[in-house]
Amino acid sequence: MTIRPILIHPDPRLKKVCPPVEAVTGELRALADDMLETMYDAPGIGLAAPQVGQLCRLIVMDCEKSEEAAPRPMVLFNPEITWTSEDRTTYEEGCLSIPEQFAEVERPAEVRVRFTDRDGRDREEHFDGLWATCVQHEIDHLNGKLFIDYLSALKRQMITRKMQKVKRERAKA
Ligand code: K1U
Ligand code: ZN
Repeated sequence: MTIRPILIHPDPRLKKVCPPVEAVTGELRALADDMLETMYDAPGIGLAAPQVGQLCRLIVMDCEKSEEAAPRPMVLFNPEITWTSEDRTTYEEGCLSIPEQFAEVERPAEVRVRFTDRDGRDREEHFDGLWATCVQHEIDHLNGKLFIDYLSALKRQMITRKMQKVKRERAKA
């Protein structure tokens, strides 16, 4: 397994709508495994394929909070939200493609998601709490949407300028 570099906003690949995966091949399973390793290393609770420069509908997540609990890695190909609760919740979100920036985003508190798992089986799962927030954040990535797109144009512009500076400094180092 390989830790892959994570793209930093602004990057045109983070703005693309990703095409669906046609079949779960060995190559895509290897990409999912690399993404999980990259996510745990970051560390993060989710990661979407475009964040590692791969334009396909694949996300990984592990929102298990308790240190004592066993890890709960999830691999979701072609995730689709089939139901959202009327209840909404606000969470201070971060993003591995927008390091060290956080902002409150309001989303449905619970969702149902249909997807194909790592073994190629079609499944549907109900998510709540942090899992629900995270799966919506990751599906947004597959549609070229970042959490800063929920903020005012002014806040988005301020964060984008900070990230341009971070990228310039990283390029020099
Ligand atoms: O998609 C990403 O960029 C990953 C992102 C997912 C996410 C975070 C918060 C709300 C919704 C989605 C992250 O994982 S940012 C890092 C983070 O939240 C975290 C890191 C270590 C421990 C706990 C959380
Ligand atoms: Zn993100």
